[in-house]
Amino acid sequence: MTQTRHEPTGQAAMKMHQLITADGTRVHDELLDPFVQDVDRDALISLYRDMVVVRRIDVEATALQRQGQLALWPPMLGQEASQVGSVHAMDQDDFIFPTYRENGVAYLRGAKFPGIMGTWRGNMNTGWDPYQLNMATPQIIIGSQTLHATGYAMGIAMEGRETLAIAYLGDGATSQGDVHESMVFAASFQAPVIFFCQNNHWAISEPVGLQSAVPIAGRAQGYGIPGLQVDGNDVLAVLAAVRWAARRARTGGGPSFIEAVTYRMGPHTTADDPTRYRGVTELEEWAAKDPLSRLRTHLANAGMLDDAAQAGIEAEADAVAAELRDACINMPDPEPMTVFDDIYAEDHSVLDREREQYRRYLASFEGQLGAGQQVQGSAS
Ligand SMILES: Cc1ncc(C[n+]2csc(CCOP(=O)(O)OP(=O)(O)O)c2C)c(N)n1
Repeated sequence: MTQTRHEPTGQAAMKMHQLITADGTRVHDELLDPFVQDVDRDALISLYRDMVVVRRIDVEATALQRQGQLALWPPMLGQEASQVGSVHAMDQDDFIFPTYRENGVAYLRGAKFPGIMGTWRGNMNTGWDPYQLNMATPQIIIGSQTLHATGYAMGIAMEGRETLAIAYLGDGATSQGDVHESMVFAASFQAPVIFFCQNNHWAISEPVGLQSAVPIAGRAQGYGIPGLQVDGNDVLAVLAAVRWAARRARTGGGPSFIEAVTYRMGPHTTADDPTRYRGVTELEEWAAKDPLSRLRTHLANAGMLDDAAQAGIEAEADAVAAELRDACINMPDPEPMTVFDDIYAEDHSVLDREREQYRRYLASFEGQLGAGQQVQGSAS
């Protein structure tokens, strides 16, 4: 069957909110401006520094995977503004439900490197205590974290608290049933949840235009949820948009949906080869909209960032990368049986059975090693 590849036809009809253009110019937006009036030089520098640091984390982790130190890594390259802007808009007691790609968000929320890297090295099931960070652990099942976030937000509403839940999701996830069910429940119960969709244009090899004939943010409106499209490579606009949604959630306004229009510069994961499905021109077009360089230009033009300050930020990022590498390389190998730890709150019969099967499986290798040694011994 031939598949139809749409360009999202309604794209032009939807306003994409922006505060800093790709060439570093500050522009005005009636809806977003009021949400960033407090953002002074220090706050802008802090956003910039965090983007430089999370990019450095990403580059280091990608290199570690290529060197055989990590089993897998999902690059966030290109999505730094979406990750940094959104997490800066959250309070520490707001609960974050991420996908697998929010490693920058996890770092900024306070997750430590042995935890962040342990999962990708294959050494740990859980890299942090969700209740210590108010952040769930990475979710690989596409879209299911939106159900968790909505359920959690319904609980917040029942308890009358002024916090909120935020679910990160990709453009591909909006094709999943779980996401649609979440939006129905969120709208029906006016749950204080933010659906923060990073439209990075690809769901592995599937382009967004194949999945949605209208802008992704337009989908939310069908459920009665306001949908906002924001430039996902503009950290200031992302900060403002998420603050807009957070204020709605905290003041009883219910759910919001934000489509942060960004681009995945790297592969989907280190197991993927994007040259097989996407062209170089597209990559070049998005490189010109890079989130880091636009804020750097903006800051430099306004006299807020000189070479010494830039060098200081880069040195800080290098130190973080060294810490990451150290934590990863010096991580002790886990005892194999600990693979069953931290899965369920309490043991149960299925887990007991699996544990026993695995114990026997490991023991079978010990037997084989013995036989091998005998063979070697008899040959000599
Ligand atoms: C329920 C489910 N179906 C399929 C997959 C396989 N899968 C892993 S990532 C992915 C694409 C997700 O794309 P998107 O939601 O746009 O997020 P992105 O990775 O681009 O950030 C798919 C289909 C999965 N993990 N879970």
